[in-house]
Amino acid sequence: KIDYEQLRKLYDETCRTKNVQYSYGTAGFRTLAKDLDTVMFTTGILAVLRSLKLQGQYVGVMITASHNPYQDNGVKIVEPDGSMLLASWEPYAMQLANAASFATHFEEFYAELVKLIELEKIDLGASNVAPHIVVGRDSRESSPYLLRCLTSTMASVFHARVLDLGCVTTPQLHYITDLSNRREREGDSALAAATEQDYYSFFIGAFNELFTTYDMEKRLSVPKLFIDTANGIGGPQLKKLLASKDWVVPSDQIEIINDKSDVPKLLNSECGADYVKTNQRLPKGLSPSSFESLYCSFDGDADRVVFYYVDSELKFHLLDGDKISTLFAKFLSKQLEMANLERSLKIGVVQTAYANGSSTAYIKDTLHCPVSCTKTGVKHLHHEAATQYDIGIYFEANGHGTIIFSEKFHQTIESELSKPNGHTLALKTLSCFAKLINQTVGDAMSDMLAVLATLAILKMAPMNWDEEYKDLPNKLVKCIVPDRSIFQTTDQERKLQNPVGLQSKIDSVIAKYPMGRSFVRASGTEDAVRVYAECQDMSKLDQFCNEIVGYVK
Ligand code: NG1
Ligand code: ZN
Repeated sequence: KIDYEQLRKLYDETCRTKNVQYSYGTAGFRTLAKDLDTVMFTTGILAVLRSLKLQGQYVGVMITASHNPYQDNGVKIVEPDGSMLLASWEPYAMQLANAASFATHFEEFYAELVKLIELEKIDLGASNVAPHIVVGRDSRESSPYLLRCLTSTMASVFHARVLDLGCVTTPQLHYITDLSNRREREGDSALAAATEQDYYSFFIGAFNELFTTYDMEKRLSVPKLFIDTANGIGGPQLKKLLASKDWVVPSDQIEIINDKSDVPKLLNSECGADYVKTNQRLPKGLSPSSFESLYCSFDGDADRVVFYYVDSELKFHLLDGDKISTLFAKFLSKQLEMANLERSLKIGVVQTAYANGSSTAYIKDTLHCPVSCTKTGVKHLHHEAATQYDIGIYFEANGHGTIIFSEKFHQTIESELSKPNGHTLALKTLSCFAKLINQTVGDAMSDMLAVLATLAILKMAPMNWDEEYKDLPNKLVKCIVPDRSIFQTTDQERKLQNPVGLQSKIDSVIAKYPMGRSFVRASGTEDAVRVYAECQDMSKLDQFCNEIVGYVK
């Protein structure tokens, strides 16, 4: 049923990279762009199989390497509902890629493909099911070529319908994949395939609705917002969003910087969310001109955002993912209380061990809100937020995150709103706010709009936001070790199980430092071990961290 000759021809033409070991990590496949042709070819085929397995629903594929340097690229598959590829399919992605990479003949790769098709009982001959694929890419120079490698077999071998979105942000790809399937399900065939424009209309609509519900004279809570788009795809997309004719905020309140997405080498270079968070300083292109302004930085594919400001002494202050979580938790708990729903709907925050200890204490002790801790990796946070809470707020400290609203949340709000005197401001706010948040994945644009709306409603300046709690001094270091796989963890990565005896040594160091906390884990994206440490006394932090590093090396 597969056109064998055609597949072989395309395989020979496309899979030039050989003997590279590919692995599908939490961020999909990611490596130097020049080594990606083979894995693009096999990932395209896997996406088609995933769609066939799911009765031809739209499956998304995004070509991006996020905050990594311009020479890199990567690819990941998105499920029909906009979530990450089902974990049990990640090994298939690797098996197929490595089969093509290490095969000496096409037949070896083909045998692996047939094995997979049989294992998953995929019916390639079902004439009424055509696979549907949505593809998108960020602004990298290598992406158009890699897209051709990815899609080469889709139509000609598998008769797939391919919706090419061109250059989009990662969260746009997730959103549009989900929306396209929802429309198909609702039989809205005239509208079926969703577009980028649907994304802009939806989120601008939600923002305007929320903003105009309050009498805010169409002004933000700060005189000016500067947005650093890391010279990535966030720049052009954000301009399209803000060009929307109904956008209520005056254009003189917003300035976009580092928006040269057409100059490849500038991508993520001395700018963007990762640079600002790691170096705790302003990105290139910004000087601390006005201490009343608010600043934010996206990463290269606009799925992360961090905020910051400079005080009157020109000191830099970071408002990271933890600060975003706590701001939303404060705001939404208050709204639930005002709507008298705090007993029927459960709100909670999900963090990883990298969240600052002060943020965790603030959420528990000041906001009286439940907190869960999961392993590093968005899929773990997302799962906990979606299954444990009606309003599940999750952000990694690095700025990737979103809020998941449960089905019960929507039903409750809808039923309360339909009551005779149900139109309270708090209910309306909760209903609008839930629309403003991208439900599929962390989204710099949607999160930014939600932060701006929250600050405006609460009439908070950046400094007030920051003052809610004070971060404990902290440090994150990377250790290169001979074999990182020996570092095995338990308790959501907060404790080491192996090497035997190391954790008790770490514990004895921790005990010496007031408010001390430290943990060691192997990175999932780099060949290194990460050591995190925080304690009360800034002047003791280096010593604390070095003692731990001493035991790790
Ligand atoms: P690793 O390399 O496993 O620590 C890093 C980030 C995660 C997440 C993933 C991308 C830190 C400490 N870790 O993971 O938060 O963004 O990359 O999937 O920032
Ligand atoms: Zn990213």
